[in-house]
Amino acid sequence: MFSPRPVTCSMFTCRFTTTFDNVDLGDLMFSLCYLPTAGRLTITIIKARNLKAMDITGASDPYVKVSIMCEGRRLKKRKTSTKRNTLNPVYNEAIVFDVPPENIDQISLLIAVMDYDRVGHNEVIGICQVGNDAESLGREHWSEMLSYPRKPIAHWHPLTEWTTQVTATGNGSCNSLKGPPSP
Ligand SMILES: [Ca+2]
Repeated sequence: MFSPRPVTCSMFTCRFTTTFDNVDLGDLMFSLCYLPTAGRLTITIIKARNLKAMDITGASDPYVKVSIMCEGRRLKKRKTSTKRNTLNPVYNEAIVFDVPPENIDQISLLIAVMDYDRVGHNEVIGICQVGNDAESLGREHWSEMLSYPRKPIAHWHPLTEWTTQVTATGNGSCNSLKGPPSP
C-alpha cells in the first residue's frame, strides 16, 4: 500500500511524486539481536555505502536515527554519532532498547539515515524499516532475529525515500512497552 506522497514545490518546479523511483539513496548495514530473557533488543549500526550527497560539497554528514514504532506512533528514539563529509560512513555503534517478549511482535524499527546541517533542518537521506509488518527484507531480517535469539544478524538494506507517515489511530495497546495490566 502506498502512502500519500508529499508535493515538492519550488519557484521553478512543482511535482507530485507518485511512484517509488529507482533513486539510489545508498545502503545501510546493521545487525539485529534480541535477548528474550533480558527483554533487550540491540541494533548495531555498522556502516553505510553510496549515500546520496545532500550538501554542495558533494558529500553528506550522515547520522542514523532509530525509532521504535508501534501502530504508526514513535515510542522511543536513539541516534548514532554524526560522521562529517562522507558518503561511506562507518559507525559500529550499538543502540539498545528494552522490549519485553510480550511486546516484541507489536513493534517495528524505523531507521532513518539523516544529513546533519549546521544551519537549517537536518534532512532525511533515506529510510528502512524492520518488523513484522515491514516489507520483504525488513520482515525477513526481523524474523531471522527472532528465530536465532542472542545471535547478532547483519544485513545490508537499500534505503528508500522518506514518505509522510500516516498517523495511525491505534487502540492504544502500546502506549508504553509494558504489558497489559493484570486483571
Ligand atoms: Ca550536511
